[in-house]
Amino acid sequence: MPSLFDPVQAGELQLANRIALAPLTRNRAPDAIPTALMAEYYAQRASAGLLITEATAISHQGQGYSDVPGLYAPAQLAGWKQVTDAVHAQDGKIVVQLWHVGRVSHTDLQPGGGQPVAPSAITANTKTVLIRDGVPTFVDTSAPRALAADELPGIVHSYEVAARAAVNAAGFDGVEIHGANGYLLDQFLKRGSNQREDNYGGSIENRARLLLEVTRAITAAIGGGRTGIRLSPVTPANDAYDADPQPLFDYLVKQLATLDLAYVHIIEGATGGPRELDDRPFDYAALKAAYRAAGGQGAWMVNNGYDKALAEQAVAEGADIVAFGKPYIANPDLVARLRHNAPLNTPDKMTFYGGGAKGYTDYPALAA
Ligand code: 8OZ
Repeated sequence: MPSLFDPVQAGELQLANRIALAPLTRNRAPDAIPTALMAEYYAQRASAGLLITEATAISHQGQGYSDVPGLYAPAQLAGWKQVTDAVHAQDGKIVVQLWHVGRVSHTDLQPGGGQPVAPSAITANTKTVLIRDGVPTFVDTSAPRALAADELPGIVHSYEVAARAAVNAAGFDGVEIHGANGYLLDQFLKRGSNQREDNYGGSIENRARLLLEVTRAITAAIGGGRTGIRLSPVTPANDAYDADPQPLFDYLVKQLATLDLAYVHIIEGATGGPRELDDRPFDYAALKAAYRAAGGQGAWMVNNGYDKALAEQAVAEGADIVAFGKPYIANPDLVARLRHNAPLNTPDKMTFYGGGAKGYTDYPALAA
């Protein structure tokens, strides 16, 4: 029976253990350019089997928050290269999470102050974070416009270009497609945000089309073995909603099974909140079984509210990797602390989004 601390293979990624740093938005990249402080932060956490970066915009249109990083300009790629170099110097593995926010944005952040884009012109009942005078401020998202069908190939292309740049220029070991949490790809998947009447709306096959086109383009460009994907079947984050998620996600993972992905990463329940939602039941074991039955061989990564005991139970029940979010904010040496049953530092919510080193790189590791 493997333990959390045993190595595991995820596609082409050889991981030293089964603990991952979950993607965590930290809003510390002014002008969307990764900094030396970010390199220090990721390098501090390099003993994780896999580091997944914070969500990173594939294009200016994909931006939805102040001071989140991008992957579409030379200075951004150079900024990320110092991050990946610092992680590799510590023998870590790091993938970048590829992000298009869709409707979860604000005109202040869009090219030319334009409207955010979405499957349908339905405003999300959610907030974004703008940093105003150095202070993170929650504001309503702006009304989006519906994407025209002839704009979608350009978005698929942006993902592909970002994935190539991630591995060829920025030095990443791979990418994770952000298909979760009510952002663009999840907006297409779910009926609450997708009321299109073309090939990208209506049936499950149609709603899954954009996500699968993006995934195929990326795997063709950099290889499935360096590509992971994150999904959140029932999260209410960012106003995501579908009345019937089980057949939708069962279909999706069956299709993904044919693409030889490195891993499939599932957020169980409400992102950062309860693992079970009374009004949104979901069978995660059936989802995994559907993926395996369709020949999917990627690592199965689970996330949301895990502690050591729950993580060990998940691995015993067949999960390959467990991603930790909030515990990793406050515990750069989380792997060692879990291994030795050491106490955990408590994360400070006030410094999650925006700011500098405080609450970012100043959490202590255990004494050597
Ligand atoms: C928290 C704040 C801003 C963005 C996600 C990228 O939920 C995010 C995010 C989380 O996936």
